Amino acid sequence: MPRYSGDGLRHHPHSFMNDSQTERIHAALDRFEIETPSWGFADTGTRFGKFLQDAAAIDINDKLADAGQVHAFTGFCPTVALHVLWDFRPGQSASEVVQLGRKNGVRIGAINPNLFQDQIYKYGSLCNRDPDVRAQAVKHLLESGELAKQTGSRLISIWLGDGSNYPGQSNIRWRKRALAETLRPLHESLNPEQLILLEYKPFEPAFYHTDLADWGMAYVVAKEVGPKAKVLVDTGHHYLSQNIEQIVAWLLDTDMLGGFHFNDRRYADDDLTFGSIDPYQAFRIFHEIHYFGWETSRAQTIPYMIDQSHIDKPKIEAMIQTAVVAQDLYARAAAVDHEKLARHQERNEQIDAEECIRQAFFADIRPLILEWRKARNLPLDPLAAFRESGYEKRIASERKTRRAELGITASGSYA
Ligand code: PSV
Ligand code: MN
Repeated sequence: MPRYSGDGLRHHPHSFMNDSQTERIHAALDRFEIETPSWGFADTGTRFGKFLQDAAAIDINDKLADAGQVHAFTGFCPTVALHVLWDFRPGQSASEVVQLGRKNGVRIGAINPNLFQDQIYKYGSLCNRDPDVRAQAVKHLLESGELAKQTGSRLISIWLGDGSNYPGQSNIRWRKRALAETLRPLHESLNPEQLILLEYKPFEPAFYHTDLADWGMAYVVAKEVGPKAKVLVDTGHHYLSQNIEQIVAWLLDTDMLGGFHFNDRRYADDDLTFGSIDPYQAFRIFHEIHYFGWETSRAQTIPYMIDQSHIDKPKIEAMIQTAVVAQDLYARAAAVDHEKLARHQERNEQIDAEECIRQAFFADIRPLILEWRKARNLPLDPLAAFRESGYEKRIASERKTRRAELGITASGSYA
């Protein structure tokens, strides 16, 4: 029977959990952080159009303020990823942005160069056959690396829109070679703590071939570029039935896992809320990470980032919901009894091995999460507390007026 204590917390007997599992969940909760993306607070849409939300962030001020809210109510989202062209006004100083973050209780996280939006990139950026375009793209990467240094960011997170739309259009091998060559200058300019994260994606915006289409291609190019280049796994960037946790396991084992972009999908790169469609998939990814940590005793410093587009969902609430789900799944995966699992695996005891995983997935770890929040003076229900704060209502009215003054109307573009 669950017991209720005077402080309103529910103490559960954690029926199947032993002390070491409970300890591991505590440690996982203490360790877990997840980065929010600035663009997840702004109006986005699909290629068919964009619906404006009164409360959506208009500029970097708003984005950092909203990210600050997510961190204040959850306690584990201290950094914000920025997209260079979407966030920095031309000539805006990095220190001003750092200050803005500080004012709102957040730090600057990954810096995302933008190599996909300018007209010059119609036929690619780093893989463009025109040397002037490649030079422009390299220059943008170097400027982004500099921005990362100035904002104290360790990560330059690169996603390429490069690819082609029709068979025969491009020399795929030539383009592959161009990648290593154009990424090296950035690599050489990094300081020892910084990393390049290479994000792969099999399609979109190009629909015949993408230059970094899968983890293997990103791995090969990262190796060619140098030791400060790693692979970034965006959970939405795989074919539907692909075993993502196996990719994660291989990247861990080869020391090439650079970080994650988390989101969920039903069909393609849908950018839906992480864990909303297939929480077991997310859990299995976290399980591989914990299992690796147990086996190797290597410290876990994997950058976890959210990359979602809350087209018609209230954005700050969606971000809180996502973070809370990610924390829950991460902690839950820490409940797997690794010793037991390893023993069952060695003996090919399938049912028992699988039960180790399933029991953790279905365990009720909420009491432990509530304890963790209580110990940190965080609201026991971050979403409810955020709603009660009235923040969204306030910003909705202020931003609606400002949007009108600025003449911002819905456009046909994605972001
Ligand atoms: C591309 O689909 C992507 O996943 C990249 O990470 C971009 O930076 C991001 O989406 C933009 O929303
Ligand atoms: Mn992404």
